[in-house]
Amino acid sequence: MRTQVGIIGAGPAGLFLSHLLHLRGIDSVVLETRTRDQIESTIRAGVLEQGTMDLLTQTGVGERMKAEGALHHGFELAFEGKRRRIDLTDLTGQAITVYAQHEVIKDLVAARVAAGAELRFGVSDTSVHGIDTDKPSIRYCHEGAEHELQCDFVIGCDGSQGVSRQAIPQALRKDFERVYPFGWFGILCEGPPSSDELIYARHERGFALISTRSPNVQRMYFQCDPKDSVDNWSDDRIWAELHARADSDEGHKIIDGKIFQKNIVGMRSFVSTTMQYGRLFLAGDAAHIVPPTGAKGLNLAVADVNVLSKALDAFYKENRTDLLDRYSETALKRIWRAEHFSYWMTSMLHRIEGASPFEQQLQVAELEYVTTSRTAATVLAENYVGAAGAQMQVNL
Ligand code: RFL
Ligand code: PHB
Repeated sequence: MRTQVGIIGAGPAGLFLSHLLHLRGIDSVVLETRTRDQIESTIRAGVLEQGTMDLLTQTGVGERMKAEGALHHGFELAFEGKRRRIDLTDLTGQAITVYAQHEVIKDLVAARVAAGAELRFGVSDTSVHGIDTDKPSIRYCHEGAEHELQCDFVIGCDGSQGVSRQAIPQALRKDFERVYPFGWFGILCEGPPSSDELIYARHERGFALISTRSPNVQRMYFQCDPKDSVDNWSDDRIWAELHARADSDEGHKIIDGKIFQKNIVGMRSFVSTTMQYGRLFLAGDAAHIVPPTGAKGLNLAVADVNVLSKALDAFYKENRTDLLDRYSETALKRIWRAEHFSYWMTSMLHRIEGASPFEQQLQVAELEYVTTSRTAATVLAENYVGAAGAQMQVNL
């Protein structure tokens, strides 16, 4: 089989890239290890930046997001028993939408299938070849047979555990990493929202986040030991912990409900440079990871492939390679902005084991500052909605 662009991975990066390329008249094939059912039901992110919302809408895959997602104009920071609002729209003129990642995936798969795209689910033994030539290929197994996909470019959108990053020679790669000594315990529960907007809470017992999925399903997280097991946490214990961390002294109480999903995720910051080697390009989690506190991962994946699709378009339509050559440099500006923001939010809101009382007071001082100074609040807001990252890339 032959195509112009071979894409490994059907996460947000791979599917959205395939969709963008299709709109530009460029053919692609997407290879994915998991089944369609699996990718359409894995619970992950929830927050879409203004730029992501706009891109999905402009490219014709934003209809259900608009109808079923929740448009939020602000969020709350909870600390020292109080809640203080960050008015995103007043501070930046922009907003965010809370819409589950697997719903974005469903919309993208539906659009690709409707356009007759070649999406191969359930592949195994993916490997990348010839990326230092102009005839690269991807080998894989599908339904018991070995296949080779020949293409002009290979795009690694295969997430943090994929194979494509390893295809870049170690000597050319520089990896940057920070592993946090805590994780997030996530739940989905039945019931009404506890609040009109998301609540990010700093408490002596640890961080908590109150998010939502729909009028009847809520998403909540609390900081935990990444090595803990969900089996150690009864529903009663979970609710006691969430109440202790997220209820306020001003009369706000979160609303309990029947818990139907529990999981624990570790937290990591990671950037791999370079994001290109020969005819191989990396996008999304394959090249970088952020802790979820800043809600940036999915948005960065979308931003990467937006840059890449323009560069590939310039190659096919104008025979230009300069945008492809600059892809890594261009994408990394936004990525490092998001890395810093996610690290900053994480450090300000989480309980750091061994932190001195002085260091704990610094966290509170910072929260007081971002909730009282318009200048400081604007820094937070423009990063959260993604405007700061967009400014990093104005020279596209
Ligand atoms: P994905 O989504 O991991 O997709 C990669 C796909 O590649 C497939 N694959 C392979 N296919 C073929 N051959 C191989 N060898 C392959 N190896 C892997 C995988 O099966 C998979 O389908 O990466 P992508 O597309 O780069 O997208 C990244 C996002 O998924 C990720 O950054 C976000 O989920 C992060 N994230 C959040 N991001 C946000 O923007 N806003 C949020 O609110 C937010 N909350 C979160 C999050 C991530 C979380 N977890 C679970 C880490 C909350 C949590 C709890
Ligand atoms: C979510 O709703 O899953 C969510 C929201 C905000 C975050 C991370 C995750 O920062």
